[in-house]
Amino acid sequence: MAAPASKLPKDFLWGFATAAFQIEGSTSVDGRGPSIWDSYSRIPGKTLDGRSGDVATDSYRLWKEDQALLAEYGVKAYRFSLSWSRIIPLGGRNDPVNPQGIKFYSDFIDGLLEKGITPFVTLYHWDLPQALHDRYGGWLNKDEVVKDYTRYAKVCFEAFGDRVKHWLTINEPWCVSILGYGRGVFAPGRSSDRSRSLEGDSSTEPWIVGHSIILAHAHVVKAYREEFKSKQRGQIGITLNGDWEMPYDDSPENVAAAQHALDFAIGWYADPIYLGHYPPYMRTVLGNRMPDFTPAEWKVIKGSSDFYGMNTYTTNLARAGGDDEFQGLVDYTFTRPDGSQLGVQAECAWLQDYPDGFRSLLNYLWKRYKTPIFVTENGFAVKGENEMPISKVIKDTDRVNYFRGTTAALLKAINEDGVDVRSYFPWSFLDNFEWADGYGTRFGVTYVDYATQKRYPKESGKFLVNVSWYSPLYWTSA
Ligand code: GBH
Repeated sequence: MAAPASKLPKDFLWGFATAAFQIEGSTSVDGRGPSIWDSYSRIPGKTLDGRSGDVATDSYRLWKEDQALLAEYGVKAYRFSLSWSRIIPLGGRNDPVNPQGIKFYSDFIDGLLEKGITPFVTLYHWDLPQALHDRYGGWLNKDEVVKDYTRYAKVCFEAFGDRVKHWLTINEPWCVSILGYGRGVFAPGRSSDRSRSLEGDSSTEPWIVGHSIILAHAHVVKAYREEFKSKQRGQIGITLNGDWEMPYDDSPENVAAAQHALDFAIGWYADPIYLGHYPPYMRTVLGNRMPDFTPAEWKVIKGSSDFYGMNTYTTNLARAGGDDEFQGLVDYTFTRPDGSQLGVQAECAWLQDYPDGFRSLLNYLWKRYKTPIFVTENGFAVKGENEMPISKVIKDTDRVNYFRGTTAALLKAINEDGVDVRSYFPWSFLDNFEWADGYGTRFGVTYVDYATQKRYPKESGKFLVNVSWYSPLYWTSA
């Protein structure tokens, strides 16, 4: 088979991704304050295996070993997140900064740079300081949280911005709002479902939280551009989850349904930030439950991202109908009309391997938002991996195939479709704390034996390294 053109932009960044709460552990050392995930994950029944993030992959203590492994893999960049409550234990704008938290991340960044690895830093990956939730309701309180988050971000720019040139404000706001305040399956676990939560209103809170997040993001970008950018010369943007939505069949109602699903999953955040308005369909469905912005707020929001941060895992077949507002009143399935499956099933019910969808999504985002794309997450959890012996786990064929598919799709999107893609960060560097799924679902390209904290590179890790993004040799076999 002919080798697809393997050209990538000269400064294309590739590497692996993680998030603070999923790997660090050491939740009560060196002055760190608790986050909403500390308390939530300790409540019996909230994680599948009953385990919390207290140890995770122990990466707060093992960070030098982790960096040595990243260097061995030969990554060009590493995406990780900062724990807000390590840096400001109580979180608020008048609360003290923790010098030990600053020192930890400062040393960590220096360590990466010494190895020639570019730090790609997320400011917020779901671990809100518990004190802010207790004090005023966290993300539910727009006026307070926007100010506190902006101050936290400024502390980070001041401390690390001389060395960090790639910033992500918020990871996957859809998940924060819908899973945390709608379905109630992520911290802080609020929901109308009283079997899950004593408090919460799933019909209003997710939309309020989303509103706060968009503003918080926009104000942080404004602060960066006004106070730091001219000196630090970095880029800053938001990163959104969103999977490709393919019409179940070509009936007009299912074609419309696919767009409606995209409006709720992606447009909710991307349309305001890149286009300056909400998707009209959201207003139709939600009416006045959808808080609007003032003209002054819109001015801060529109254009508030230097790039599109894209986290994507799968493709859904979208079918009109159903009563799930969080999906835009669209039904998702992986079963095609002829009864066949879209792709290989992962450990998680929501994930099947379908690389064409990855290419379609890149094209859709590029056409609609016309802004460079940084792929900041993409990955696969092999079914049953947690039950396999290590010798078998590390031969993770389904994950290798997944990455073979998405990397080939990525190259085609760049070289054949002309999409401006600037990075690729497979999720994840390590098996880690998979939120409500606990440790039984493994997304790592590196196996972690939680009994010993020993790391074992899987075939997929080696595969991605050997792709190496520079070797045209590899692509001849793709
Ligand atoms: C990412 O989210 C996260 O950024 C990362 O921390 C995580 O470890 C990784 O992916 C793997 O899960 O409506 O309840 O059926 C993934 C995006 C979007 C995937 C919502 C699950 C369906 C949830 N997620 N999706 S539900």
